[in-house]
Amino acid sequence: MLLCYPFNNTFYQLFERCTIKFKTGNNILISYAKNYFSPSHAVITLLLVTVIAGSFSSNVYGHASPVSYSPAINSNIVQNRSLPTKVVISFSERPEPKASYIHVTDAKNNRIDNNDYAITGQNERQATVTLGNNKLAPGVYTVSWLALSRDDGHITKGSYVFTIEPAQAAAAQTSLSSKNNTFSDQVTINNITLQYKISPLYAGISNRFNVTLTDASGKSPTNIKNVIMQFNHKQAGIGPIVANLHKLENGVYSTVGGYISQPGEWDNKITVQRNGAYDLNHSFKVTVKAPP
Ligand SMILES: [Cu+2]
Repeated sequence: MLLCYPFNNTFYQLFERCTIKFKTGNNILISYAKNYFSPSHAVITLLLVTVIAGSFSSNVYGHASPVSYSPAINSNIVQNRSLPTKVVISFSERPEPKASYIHVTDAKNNRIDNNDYAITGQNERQATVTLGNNKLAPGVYTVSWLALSRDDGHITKGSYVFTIEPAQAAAAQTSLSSKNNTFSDQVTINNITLQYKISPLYAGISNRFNVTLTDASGKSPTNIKNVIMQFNHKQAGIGPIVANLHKLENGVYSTVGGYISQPGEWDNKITVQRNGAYDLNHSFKVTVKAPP
């Protein structure tokens, strides 16, 4: 994408030549170039140009990315209402059925779909598997999908969960949380301390996920945009499951859900997106048991 031929060995000249190349390209780059056009800024500007050029060359809406899911992500379906008979995912591009899949598993990693992946709907962008409905007992179910796009040949994958709730869910949940099986840890990155907690840490139930952020002076940072957790279970072929945490108060983010949907080892990642600063990223592993 970036084709630059220096006149001589300085970055200044290198950058000048790049700007000329980009004049046929787009105006944002050229105005950037004029503002920062000095030898002292040339290295930084060159990096900026590379990043910007890279983001233009890849289409944000490219690949077969999901645009809708049924059942919906993180939905809670009460058991004595009508149970889902299929999982349907609509994509932004056409999945190649021979190389794409949707697997639906219960909390013990048993497949509960009928292994009948098919392209449905009118625009060939919708994929469906039917469910063995007699298998939908109360619990957390994981949908893992992979799509090879017929339109651009790229592979995308991901997972999400939905929950079938028994008619009286509240009692079971309360007794579990009273067992007080809490996982917590903390890490400091770039002077920001992330304290994170999962409670009660059991697989295949709704857990609470908390992240608390403090700066070096013990205050809550005010430039937080989003706090996201990602969950991967390599052995079970699950992931990434993505959870957006909600802001409870300054510096305190939380969500509840069945993201840790099966027992075993999970590779998790916290991403803190900030205004005017780089993301903070932290990866950690937890080994999770089935509820007692
Ligand atoms: Cu693509």
